[in-house]
Amino acid sequence: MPSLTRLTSLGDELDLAQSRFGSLIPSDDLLDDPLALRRRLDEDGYLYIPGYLDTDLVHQARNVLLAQLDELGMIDRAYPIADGVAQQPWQGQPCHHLIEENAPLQELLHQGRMIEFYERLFDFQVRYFDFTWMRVMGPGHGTAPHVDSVYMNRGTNHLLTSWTPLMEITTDIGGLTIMPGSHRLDRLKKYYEGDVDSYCTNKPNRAPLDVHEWIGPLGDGKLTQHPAQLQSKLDLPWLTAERYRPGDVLVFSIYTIHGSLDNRSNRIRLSTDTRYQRADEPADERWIGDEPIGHGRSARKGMIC
Ligand SMILES: O=C(O)CCC(=O)C(=O)O
Repeated sequence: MPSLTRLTSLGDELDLAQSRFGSLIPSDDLLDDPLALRRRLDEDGYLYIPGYLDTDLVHQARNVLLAQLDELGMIDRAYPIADGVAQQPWQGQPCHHLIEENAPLQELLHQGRMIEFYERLFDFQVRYFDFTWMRVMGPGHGTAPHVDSVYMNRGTNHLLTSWTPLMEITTDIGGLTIMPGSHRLDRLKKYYEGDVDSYCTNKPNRAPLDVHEWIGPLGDGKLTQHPAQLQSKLDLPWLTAERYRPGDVLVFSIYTIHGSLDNRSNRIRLSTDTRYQRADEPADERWIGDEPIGHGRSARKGMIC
């Protein structure tokens, strides 16, 4: 990405050298070849499919969401609501439940092209997690590097995530970043197998997620607060898209390290992340059902460490 001179994640300036930073490789050319898609997913840990989803549906879903956010007082009315400019001072609030009143978003994520994609990839009937992570990211820091497994590995480990932009997301608004090949790092095996809701019954003072020493135990599932250090420590690049567009979808495994860029604009970044798996494999009980329990007290699980 030769036009970029400075990018940050969690305030950390990323190393943009060619070996440490780059563009996601699109896989839209492989859509009719599930075997090739599976091979690429195994190899890189992600599949970037630009323009795959129904863009009309994305626009409808975004319009409903913007109206909801306006009602919650999160949008600055000095600008057109369609621009989604953040009310200042920005006060983020949990928005995951908003999908319940957003029919186009439900259709986008739970029917049609999204499900067809996974049915072809798994060559089997698909189930999705009932919980949808709605990202309503105002100006400020992006998401710290992590893998999804530490939050949702009580079912199959063949679980996949769709990260779905609901608007055009340029690097100043803060799109998702992926570390290709990170899902195969043996040195992080202990971290990958962690569970943020577990605790040691025999060692009450030990952090539930006792990650590998050189990164240090954080306990909240985040791998580090320094995304730039991770580039050199793991000797892997961060990849992103210079411009995510409505209709794009980015799929990745539960062991693929990802995070996001800071939002340095005045607008709210809108995207979702949702999870899909083969319908016949076990599903993590925290994220399914009419009222998923999520993290917290009722999800705690004791173990001998
Ligand atoms: O959108 C973001 O900032 C983070 C998304 C994420 O962590 C995920 O898709 O698992």
